[in-house]
Amino acid sequence: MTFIILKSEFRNPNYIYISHILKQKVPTMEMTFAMIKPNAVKSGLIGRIIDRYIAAGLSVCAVKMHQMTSADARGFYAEHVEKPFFPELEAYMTKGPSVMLALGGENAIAKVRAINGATNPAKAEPGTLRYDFAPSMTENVVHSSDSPESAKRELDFWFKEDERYAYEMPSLKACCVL
Ligand code: 3AN
Repeated sequence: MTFIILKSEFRNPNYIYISHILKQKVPTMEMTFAMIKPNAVKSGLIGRIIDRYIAAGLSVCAVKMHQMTSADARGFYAEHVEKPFFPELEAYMTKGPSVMLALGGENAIAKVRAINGATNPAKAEPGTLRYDFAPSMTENVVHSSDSPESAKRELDFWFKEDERYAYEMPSLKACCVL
């Protein structure tokens, strides 16, 4: 789900006009999907991971703990079902509960991807969740949506619309619209 919010300093109509041309100047309020995977749950990392998202100014809009079934894994990872690594991915994702999250905030999609780090932990930057905690490419502790389209699909996959709660973080002056 993607939406654009104008902060008070951007309410000048000229700025709005320019902002439509220079889209990156408009702060984009987004909601994205993130998941704390089974090995991170079992390692007691739920709190530390959520803390990092909140510390980055993101708000937790929905939380659900759920152990994926094979059908869930095949639906959620539909684009990977035919890939050689899928059986290993499916076994991992179904072996214990994950924590599903909806996270909201300015540029939430890119922000959560940056906090998570590269898919392959060996390539993840120091300070990212995968650099700090992920033992392997398959067991890479977290997931998050990589585009507005995947955020919509993945949020819809795990949460009904009325299960997502958008609210303003104290540090954000923009109003939230979901
Ligand atoms: P990300 O979660 O970083 O967006 P995706 O969507 O490309 O990564 O892949 C989904 C998951 O599939 C990854 N998080 C990882 O667990 C697994 N995966 C992706 N590529 C590989 C690979 N080449 N070998 C093993 N597992 C992989």
